[in-house]
Amino acid sequence: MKLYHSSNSPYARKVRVLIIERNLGDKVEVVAVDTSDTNGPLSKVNPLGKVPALETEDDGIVLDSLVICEYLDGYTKSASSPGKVMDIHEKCFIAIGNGMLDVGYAARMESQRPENLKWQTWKDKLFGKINRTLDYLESIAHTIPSEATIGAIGLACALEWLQFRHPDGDWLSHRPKLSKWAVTFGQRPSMVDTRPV
Ligand SMILES: N[C@@H](CCC(=O)N[C@@H](CS)C(=O)NCC(=O)O)C(=O)O
Repeated sequence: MKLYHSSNSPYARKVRVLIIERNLGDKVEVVAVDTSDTNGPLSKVNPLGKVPALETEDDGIVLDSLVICEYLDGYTKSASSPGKVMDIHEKCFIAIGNGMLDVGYAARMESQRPENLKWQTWKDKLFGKINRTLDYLESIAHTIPSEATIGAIGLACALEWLQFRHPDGDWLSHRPKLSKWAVTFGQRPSMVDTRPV
């Protein structure tokens, strides 16, 4: 299989962390691509031009980080041991991690507009969503999985990406429980190996 990614993409990082956590390194070749190259290899596998995208062993295509994570997680389970059904709690962590990335990514696009097209009110609104989500996560920090579930991986990648791309936001210093969880999870070799520089 081939995973198309770009090194600073938090969506792609989730998949790269999962590949390490599930020992799939010898099954998935990780290929760096330029998402702005509309004629490059990515355009052949993902018409949306987004990373991550996965080419499967039978030349199929699996798109979107959430779908790819589920696909690869299933790949590690044999037919005789199908694994447990994902519970609603885990699904909510997946949704909240991805939701924060979507909002944070929109805020990043907003900051990259030419000066005269920037809309600060909109960016503040997006940051408000992130801050309220972080408050919520702080209040339920004791329920965040410590093991590398898809939801926990997504959340950890989202929290690190926020600090990486929006360093002006004071995201974790006044949220000690969430901060402790993120620091501990961030020490996993899979997180260290995939950390953007
Ligand atoms: N919902 C998608 C979002 C992927 C996404 O937005 N990736 C960004 C990189 S962080 C991208 O490829 N942007 C390039 C573009 O949209 O042209 C997922 O979860 O995989």
